[in-house]
Amino acid sequence: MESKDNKGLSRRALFSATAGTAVLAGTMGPAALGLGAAGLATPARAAGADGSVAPGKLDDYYGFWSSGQTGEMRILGIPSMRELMRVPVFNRCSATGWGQTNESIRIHQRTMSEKTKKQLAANGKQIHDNGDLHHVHMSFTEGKYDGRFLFMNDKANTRVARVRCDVMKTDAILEIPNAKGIHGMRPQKWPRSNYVFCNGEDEAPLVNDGSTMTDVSTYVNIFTAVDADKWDVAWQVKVSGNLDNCEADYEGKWAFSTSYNSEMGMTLEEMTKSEMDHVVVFNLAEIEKAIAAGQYEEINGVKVLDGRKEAKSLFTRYIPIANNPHGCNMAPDKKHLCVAGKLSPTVTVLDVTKFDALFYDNAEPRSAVVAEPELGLGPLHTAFDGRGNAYTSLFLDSQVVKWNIEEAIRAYAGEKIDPIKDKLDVQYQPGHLKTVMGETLDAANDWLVCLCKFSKDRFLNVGPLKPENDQLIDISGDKMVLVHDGPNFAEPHDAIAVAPSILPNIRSVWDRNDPLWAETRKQADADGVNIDEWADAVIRDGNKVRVYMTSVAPSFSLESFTVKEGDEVTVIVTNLDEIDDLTHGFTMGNHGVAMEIGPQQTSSVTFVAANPGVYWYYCQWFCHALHMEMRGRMFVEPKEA
Ligand code: CUK
Ligand code: CUA
Ligand code: CA
Repeated sequence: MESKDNKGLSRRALFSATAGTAVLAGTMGPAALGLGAAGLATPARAAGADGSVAPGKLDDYYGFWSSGQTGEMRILGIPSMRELMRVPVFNRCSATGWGQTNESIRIHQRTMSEKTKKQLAANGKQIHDNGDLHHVHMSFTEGKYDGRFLFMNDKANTRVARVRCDVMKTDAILEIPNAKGIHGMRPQKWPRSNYVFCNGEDEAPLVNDGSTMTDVSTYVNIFTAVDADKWDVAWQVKVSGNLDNCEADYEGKWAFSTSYNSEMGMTLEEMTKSEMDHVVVFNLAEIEKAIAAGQYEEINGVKVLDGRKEAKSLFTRYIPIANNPHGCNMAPDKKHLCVAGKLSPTVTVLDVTKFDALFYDNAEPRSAVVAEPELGLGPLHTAFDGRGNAYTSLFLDSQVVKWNIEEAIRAYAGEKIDPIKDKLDVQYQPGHLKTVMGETLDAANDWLVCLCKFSKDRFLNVGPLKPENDQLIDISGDKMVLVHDGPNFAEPHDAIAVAPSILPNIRSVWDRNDPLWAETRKQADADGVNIDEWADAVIRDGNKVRVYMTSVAPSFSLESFTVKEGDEVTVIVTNLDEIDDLTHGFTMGNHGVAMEIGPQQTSSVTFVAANPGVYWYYCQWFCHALHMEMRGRMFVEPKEA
């Protein structure tokens, strides 16, 4: 193994390079802005009155966006609405190799069921490389964001994922057994996010073995509590009806889910037949007691309780709500749960302090309803400020309506008072909307982002597929003021806005011992290769070949290597650069192989070299004036005849 230190050279080259190259090489990174690995303090308010943020100025808030059917998470700046980063989660990412590197495939496969493996293998795949990421929420401690993790759901393939906030990379994916189509998803808010609650939206036979489709009495929906630290399923509860959105309270006592298909219908007509559907209230203490007492059924390795209506358990209560309800959002007053009616023009306000009576005093379920303001057509989701106001999206009216919760309660009690404070037209047909820190006890009063499903006529025509529209609304005054249109690719589903003071520990350079590549490191140790210094090695193990190289801009430690036709080749690259933003890549030409290697990161990728010949590999992240020259050759020798 050759040892060479060309860090000095690389730095000199870096700083003698043209300004353009220097920019690309990272001198405009966080370091140049005076922000080390310690991260950002809460900045003085950067925005102008119109939400604009001048060049070189930082945003006041992080926005974490789900991307729906794109399957990734995105980080935007608020209020500029500039897109800062994309974090691949359930998608396959060409730039970073997510979904292709061994490190990411291990994360995908760790909790994968045998059924899923079989399905994938039958289609020549190792992982699901699509997803439908609707909801992103941060972990909580005592009702406030704690900056540890972001959690998100995959409705398409019944999974949840966790992103580590220190590096903004996905570190865990969980396939949820028994349930189908994880839609609503919320971390517990109190005392901390020990659980992530997950709604199974789609009904299916619990033993789904092909014995029946028509016998709907065998169909069940499942509510799942994931242990957020151990990253496995803590318990599940069978429910009546399906599950749409979910929420957690501020006391650690309850979780809630809306159901639009209390009918257990299989067709649109059947699903919208009843005047009333319901909200399910889950009693966490009773569920935990029954689990601890062993009163569960074990299904596919998971502890499952029966919370269906006919089981008459203390696990659940069903509160009738009109009509195909959708969003459920807990107000930061710790007391009021707002359930949006969707097909009903109302939001139903439930007082969660009345829920004990539903379980233990046999109180009538609707006795917890304390307000039901009529707001407009198609209410979907509600956000909150810190002044007791709620903001509900009206899908059919294409409006946001601002209303006061206490005044709605007084009106419901009979007082002649209009709780509606303001209505604002948005463009068009909004789904989720979010205030800054509005799903926490720190709800702020400055901005509201409204995620519109359509952008009709707001942008240049780009063909039959149009962008959607994230609108920024100033809510600091009495009237809402629209200040910005932000086109967004599929799909701005949900978002949260978080103050930088919550995230003081975002790294700029990886820790060499990060657990994300611990298994790769173990293999390197077994192969006797020290991947912490300038090194290279080609290790043959039958027809498996492991190729180790390190990189310092603008070189790989291996300028060429040789394998044989048909070999399974694993390339392990360690980036020894320690400079902020100095990311390298590894792309193997004509092999469909590419990956990111951030500063101090190790990444690996495995492929079969099927065709003899010479193939160039190169660095695909612009890193240096000699970035184009950062390349080498793989020689694939023909198999001996
Ligand atoms: S659901 Cu999308 S508009 Cu999937 Cu959060 Cu309401
Ligand atoms: Cu290394 Cu480009
Ligand atoms: Ca219904």
